[in-house]
Amino acid sequence: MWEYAPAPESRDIANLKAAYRPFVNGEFVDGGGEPLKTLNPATEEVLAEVGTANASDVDAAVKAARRAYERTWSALPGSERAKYLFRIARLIQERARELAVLETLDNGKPVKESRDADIPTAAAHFFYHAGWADKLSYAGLGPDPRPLGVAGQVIPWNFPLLMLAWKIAPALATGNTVVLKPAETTPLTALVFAEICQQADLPPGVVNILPGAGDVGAELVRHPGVDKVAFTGSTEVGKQIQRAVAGTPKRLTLELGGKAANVVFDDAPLDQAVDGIVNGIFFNQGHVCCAGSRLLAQESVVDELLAKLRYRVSTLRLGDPLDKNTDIGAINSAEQLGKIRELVESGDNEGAHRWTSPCPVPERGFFFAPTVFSGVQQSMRIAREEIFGPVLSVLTFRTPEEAVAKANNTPYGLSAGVWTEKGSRILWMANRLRAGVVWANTFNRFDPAAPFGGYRESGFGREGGRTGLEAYLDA
Ligand code: TXE
Repeated sequence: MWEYAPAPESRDIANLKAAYRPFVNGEFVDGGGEPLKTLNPATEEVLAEVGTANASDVDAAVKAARRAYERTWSALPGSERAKYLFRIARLIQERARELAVLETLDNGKPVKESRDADIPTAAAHFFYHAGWADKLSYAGLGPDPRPLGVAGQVIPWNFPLLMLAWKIAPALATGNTVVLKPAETTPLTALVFAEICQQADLPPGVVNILPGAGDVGAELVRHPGVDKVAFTGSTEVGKQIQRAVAGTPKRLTLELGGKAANVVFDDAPLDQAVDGIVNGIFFNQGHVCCAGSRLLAQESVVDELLAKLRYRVSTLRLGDPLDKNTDIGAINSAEQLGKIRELVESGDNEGAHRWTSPCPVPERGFFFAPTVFSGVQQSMRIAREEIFGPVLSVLTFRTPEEAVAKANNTPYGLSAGVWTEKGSRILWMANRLRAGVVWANTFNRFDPAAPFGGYRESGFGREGGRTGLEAYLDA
């Protein structure tokens, strides 16, 4: 059995020189791709060298997944599959501390987020889907719903283990097998997950993990042995994948970018709204597809709201992601930091008013101070484009109709928030906002039982809940 290096309990990154390699047919293999180095974005130091897959590894992984699908996994009763999913969920819980630290080192997110959100929610997805595995005939998806076969899954870097759980848990519960490619900047927890599959005695080939860059993802998506493609990432790559599977019988779900509006009416409890706005845009450094990146404030309260918001944001602590008191960690990569800087510059040039938190910013590492733009017009790039960073654009409205028009004035349609004391207004807004998820008097709340997904440039298909099972079943 492949041995995993000791858990990274300390900050000594020398402990992390583990042999991270592709996981194919239940074994860690060398992989024919060029090794990649993954960095700690908070220090810019190399965390680990990771072996990557090439086209022939993709082929071997897809074939292993097919064999496992035909010989074991699809033939197992749901109650047996459930046992494996429960076991995986328990192992994630048992290794939660190690996973949280590793996620934080590889991604840059504050450890209190990986500890309290990413890792427990990943475990929750396996528990939740374990519960479905033996009840599929009662899911209202037809009397005898069948798995699709081999799922090829490509995930991004913003919630590495959680996105893996969103993809793998429903696929396994419904009887499919998986080949998954993690993002090139955050492959480490996916490889610990591979080891968890070994610990859980999951039959070889049921889960295969292939680290590598976009070319490995592209190879996986176009492999003829893949029956279903599930992708979370940029809208641009989502469109490329859509073209790659066009004309094939492959099923496809895409979860892409967003530019969510967080709409605050003047009757909202403002202090509560401020906490929701802060959580909406600064959680995970704003690297969230459903981030509340546009605040739409009713004109009569915008000044009061902005004053409260600036005060609250100035209390956020930015810095070492491993410090349990840190609120804002590191931006995941130099590339993403460059994109954020470029868009912020465009906001300056287009005449928005920039306010930056006075918090100290470490000299080393990829950090960006929380930023709030006010006086934003709908035509500005910071109102239209996904920044995917800790940058909030504030716009105003007078009437509910204007709020809806502005909120919907985006090619995206993933999420939205509404803050008001009037229940009837919440329903009125929810019926008009073109977004897959509408939160009322809260934001960024996730639950495995709640379907998540978007419209238009935010993609299609739903993950989570009963609806999420449909994407993996021929019903
Ligand atoms: O995404 P990519 P990037 C948005 C966000 C961010 C921007 C760019 O705005 O700034 O996208 O991020 C793999 N075929 N989101 O460049 O390239 C890639 O290796 C198959 C929103 O990181 O889409 C990685 O595993 N796969 C988003 C995954 O796709 C390909 C989360 C995502 O990378 C591929 C991330 C190809 N041709 C970024 N090219 C969200 N919805 O949450 C790349 N990949």
